[in-house]
Amino acid sequence: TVGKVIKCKAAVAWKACKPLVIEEVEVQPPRAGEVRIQIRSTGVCHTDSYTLNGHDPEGLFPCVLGHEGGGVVESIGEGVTTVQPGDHVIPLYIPQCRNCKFCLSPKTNLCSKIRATQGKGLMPDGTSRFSCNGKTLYHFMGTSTFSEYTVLPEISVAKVNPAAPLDKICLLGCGIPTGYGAAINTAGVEPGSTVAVFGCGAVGLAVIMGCKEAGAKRIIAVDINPDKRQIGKRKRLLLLSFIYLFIAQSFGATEFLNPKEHDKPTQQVLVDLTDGGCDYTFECIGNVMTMRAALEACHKGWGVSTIIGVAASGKEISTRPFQLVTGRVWKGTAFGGWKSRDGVPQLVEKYLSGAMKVDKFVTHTFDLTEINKAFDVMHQGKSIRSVVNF
Ligand code: NAD
Ligand code: AHE
Ligand code: ZN
Repeated sequence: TVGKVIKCKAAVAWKACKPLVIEEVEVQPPRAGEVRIQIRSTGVCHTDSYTLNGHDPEGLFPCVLGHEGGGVVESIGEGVTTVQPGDHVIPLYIPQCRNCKFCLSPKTNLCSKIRATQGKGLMPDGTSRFSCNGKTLYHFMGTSTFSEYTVLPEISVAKVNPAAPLDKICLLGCGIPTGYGAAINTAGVEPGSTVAVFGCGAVGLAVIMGCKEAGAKRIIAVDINPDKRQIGKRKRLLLLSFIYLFIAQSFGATEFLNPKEHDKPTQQVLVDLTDGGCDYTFECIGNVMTMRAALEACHKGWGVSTIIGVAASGKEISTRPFQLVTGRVWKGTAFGGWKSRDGVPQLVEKYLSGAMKVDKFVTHTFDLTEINKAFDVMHQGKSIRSVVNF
């Protein structure tokens, strides 16, 4: 197949707000500096749903979504030196070119070498490698892992230890490094800290895992079950929050707070619970109201709130500037601050050594043909992560 177009199956997002459709697509060979990858497994992240639902100002259709994959290099384009056919790789939505000013700075992981074309759904040369029935399909986040084969720039793949199962470590392409790194790299949680984590999906649970490892004393998990609004019965509500406490606790949470069980605003409940506020808070939902609550739940003088959630197009955050004047700090993170090609292989080793949980995040597995079910269980609040296997 080297140098030839590959026909394979992919889940195509033809339009916003419509289910994905399994189609036969054509995937062109990699051009100079590119690699073609056979995707073996992919997670489904809330960001895929955000873009599919039309909330992403950069969302383009038709496209191939997916950015949490694991695969094997099928072929390489001219000039590629860092990977070979057969290598196990994790696609990276934040590349690491190692020579742009961002890569040269120790302060950020936001390599910007190909960000402009990536945001337009195209490869760095301004074209797409995907088509279906003669129609060009856009790439997504530079990764497009909802396809049996995909093409990425060489700088957007991390070569990883082939001993690690791709149907688990695909999650190291987004959710787990994001949350874990937010705690360890971005916030820099210290031993003895009191933290609150808003949202207990894969990202929030990975934050909890990072905070526990950093030695936080109190980790308060904050969540509502999305099903809950329709259920509306107190008995059922308590049962659901018990289940969520159980999940969050198993990742390291010490307490659980369901905002729907309190009349007071969540920030006030947290300030009261913690003698003045948390040392660190994390927003892992993507809702600008909970972003405000997370900032205002921080302790005066030193509390740091980190935004991880991605808010819909047009949404803006607000708070009284006095909150910042009096020493609270608002931060944000993308991919948990990891310089991607360096960080992901290290996280894979950490997983293999038994020092980092990954398997536990996988609550559902599906075949590619069932991929829409992965979105359904996410929206029903039933899953932590679904992994789709090819
Ligand atoms: P998820 O859907 O699995 O989890 C979200 C959780 O938030 C659910 O448990 C849900 O019950 C809870 N929730 C919803 N509304 C709530 C509310 N008002 N109060 C409390 N809890 C509420 O999502 P995920 O895959 O874990 O992603 C979380 C967010 O992080 C999304 O916005 C996603 O787009 C974003 N994200 C950002 C990055 C990054 O690099 N910054 C990376 C990955 C994901
Ligand atoms: N296209 C969106 C931005 C989405 C966004 O913030 N993405 C995160 C990763 S989410 C992974 O699940 C990110 O890495 N952002 C940095 C970047 O350069 O995109 C919008 O709102 O425009
Ligand atoms: Zn993601």
